Amino acid sequence: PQPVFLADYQPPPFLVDTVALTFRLHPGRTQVLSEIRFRPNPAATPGHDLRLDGEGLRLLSASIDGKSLMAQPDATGLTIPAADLPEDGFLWQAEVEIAPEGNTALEGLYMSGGMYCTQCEAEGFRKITYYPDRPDVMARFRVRIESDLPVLLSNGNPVDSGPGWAEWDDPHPKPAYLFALVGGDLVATTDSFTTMDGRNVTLNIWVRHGDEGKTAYAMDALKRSMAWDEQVYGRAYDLDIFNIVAVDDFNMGAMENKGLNIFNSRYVLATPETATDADFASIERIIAHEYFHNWTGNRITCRDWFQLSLKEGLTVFRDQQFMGDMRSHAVKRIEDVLTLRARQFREDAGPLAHPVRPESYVEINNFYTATVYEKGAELIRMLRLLVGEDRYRAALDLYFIRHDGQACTIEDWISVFEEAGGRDLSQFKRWYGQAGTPRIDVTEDWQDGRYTLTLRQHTAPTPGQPLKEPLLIPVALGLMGTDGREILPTQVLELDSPTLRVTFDDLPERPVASVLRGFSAPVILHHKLQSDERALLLAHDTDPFNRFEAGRSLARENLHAMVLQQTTAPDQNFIDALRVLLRDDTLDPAFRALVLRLPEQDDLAASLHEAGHTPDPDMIYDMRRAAQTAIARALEPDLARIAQQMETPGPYDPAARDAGRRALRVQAVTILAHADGGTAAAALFQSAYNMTEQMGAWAALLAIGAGEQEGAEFYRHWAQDRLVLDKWFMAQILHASPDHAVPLTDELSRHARFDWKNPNRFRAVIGALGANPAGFHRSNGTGYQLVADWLLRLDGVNPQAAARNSAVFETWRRLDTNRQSLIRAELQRIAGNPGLSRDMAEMVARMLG
Ligand code: B3K
Ligand code: ZN
Repeated sequence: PQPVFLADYQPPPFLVDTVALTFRLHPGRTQVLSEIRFRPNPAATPGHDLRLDGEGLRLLSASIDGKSLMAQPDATGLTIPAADLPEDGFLWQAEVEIAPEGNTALEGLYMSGGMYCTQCEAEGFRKITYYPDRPDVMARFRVRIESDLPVLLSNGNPVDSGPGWAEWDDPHPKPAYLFALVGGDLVATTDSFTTMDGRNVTLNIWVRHGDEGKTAYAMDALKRSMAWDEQVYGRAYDLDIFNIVAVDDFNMGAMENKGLNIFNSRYVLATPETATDADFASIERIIAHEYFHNWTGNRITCRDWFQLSLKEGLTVFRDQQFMGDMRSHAVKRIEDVLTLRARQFREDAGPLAHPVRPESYVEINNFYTATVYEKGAELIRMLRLLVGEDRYRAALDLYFIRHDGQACTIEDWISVFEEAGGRDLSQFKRWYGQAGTPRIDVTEDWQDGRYTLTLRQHTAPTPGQPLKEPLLIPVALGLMGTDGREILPTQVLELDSPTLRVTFDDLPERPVASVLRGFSAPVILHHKLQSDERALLLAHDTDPFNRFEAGRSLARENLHAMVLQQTTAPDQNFIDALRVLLRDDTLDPAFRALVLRLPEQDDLAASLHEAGHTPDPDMIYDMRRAAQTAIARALEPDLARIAQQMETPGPYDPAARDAGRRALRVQAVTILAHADGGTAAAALFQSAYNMTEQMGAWAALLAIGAGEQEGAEFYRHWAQDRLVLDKWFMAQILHASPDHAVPLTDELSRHARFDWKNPNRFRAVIGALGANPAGFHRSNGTGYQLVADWLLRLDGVNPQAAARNSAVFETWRRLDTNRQSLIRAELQRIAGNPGLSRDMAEMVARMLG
């Protein structure tokens, strides 16, 4: 298939004013009747043929202005010659038939557990009916659904309903990707919200019977999101009803369809007994994210899919702000940076690297990536830092006023910042077009009371981009005295050329620089410090992120040294620093839990590679364990005390305070297991009254090769809860020892409950192996083989999910030659498969490079 290029964008030749759809729902033969009012686009050249997208549709009839015509569909749509089109607009009518029950790709109209639902972003609407399926065609939709099912939903406001039918009208023009329909035997949790402009909105969360006791937290998160968007961005909801529906089979987290959000049930359903604190936090974040899309995505959408970060980067940034306000800004920032490094830096460092605004794609679903989402959010964070908070808000106000109801570009976005921010941002804009993570090297000089800092930026080549230009990088800097007092409060340097030198005169002593405070830019910082300087920052930096970062750098340096010199213990001063931190009860437990957590195996592999070494997955696994054992032995009494002290009396409260205490408790028990043989973890498993501690304790046992009995107990108790069962599958594989992970995955993939067509379950089993580096990277290649086999199998039924899971191979080029050739062989085997999906073909081609 041919790639699509950003540079080839042309405005749509025809616009759509109104769409009326009638659905006669039937598992194997759903009829879709469409009436679409077209008119020529004044902004396009006249005289075009009418091209409508359509895939997998059976066309029953079609007409223009009532005159039936003989359209000849091809594999991707149909064309009506210009000569057959009235000049000033016309009514297109068509009747098509589709089969939702056979739709395993979960795109378009499909069935999940007996209910009908849709997923149209990015290009799924063309699997429902013929349409110009592109985001810059925005129209008013009216929908009639005919079915015996009790609950029939679509976008907008309900108009009328009767036995066997319901009608919906959406007054807000929208692109087809925001269309949604649901039909099923569902039950709602209902609440209401009054907007700041006095609109009374009905809120419903629809779930399957039996799940209605698990929606309270999602509803609470929704109401807080609605209030927050009014307070912080001045944005109110704009319909009389807001529906959320939970479905079990869903390719992503959730979807922001106008007025009818559809969610993967794992991001809606929660009780203290079945969901962890992390699950509660994900629900809060994703409910907020989809709700915030109502303004950033729906009211203002994207001109074309290259602009995807316009809505996704911005909406992620908004959900990050929201979560910071709801919980702790310091902790949230650390968690966001950990995710960014684990997912986006990883992407940027390998063959799948692409800019926040890509320039071409074969399958757009392959570009819903950490780069578009998380790096996109970082760019907005930098913009806010560069123009300041007040001007940021002014820029957003201007954006909402100027572009409401439009399909926009990154240029439109940058313009409001240039106008409201009062500065030229053409250099900053390079961030959107240039892939790769910039590296900043910091060197220092101290002479006669003059302190000089030199910053150098460099971005390594990425696929298709051999040469990189200097970026505008905001670097937040502070200086600390050796007594732990701050000498210079945070100021933002603008690194806009390859090198920047700053000097500070008349300092009483050589300071310790705290660079990149708050992680002010998505870069890799190289700043050599002595370990006592790191310890000073860990103990005293006024910036909580850099406090964390100092601890993390110490940990990373220690683990690197252990791996490279094959010593089996970290330095005493690292352990001492951890002890000080552990004993500091003034520190937020959530923060202490984060510092206590050693860098993940994948983080170590990436940083070793970045430092010029070939990471050895087995050695990394062994040394990380050795470090944990050393820490456990040295800090045993402190860890045991923490495990006691951080008990939360209950009843369970998902809010940040108790969640932080549980995080520290579980972290303490996890490390302790390396010294006490799992005694504390086993006790916690038995006494836990919530899933966070039960799961955390079981994982701690699994990680030391124990937990078999607990696993059996867990299964007996939870086998009927599909979301908890995912955890049961996942935890075992994730924490399996290197030589056990592959055979265990193989065994569990034969388990009666391994429903591999369900994306959550596939991820919990096959995805979990990929997330266990030492297990996945067995040097005999059995892990690669097993995953490749499953990817091929899944590709036949759900290309989007298969392609997404294939990114497990993206780090292959940093490995040793043996592993590289094993992976190359698997990628080639996949690539050579006849009938491979476009999604998968593009992914493997990019990875093979
Ligand atoms: N916009 C959707 C993602 C759609 C994915 C299409 N493959 C969810 C979100 O980002 O909020
Ligand atoms: Zn989104």
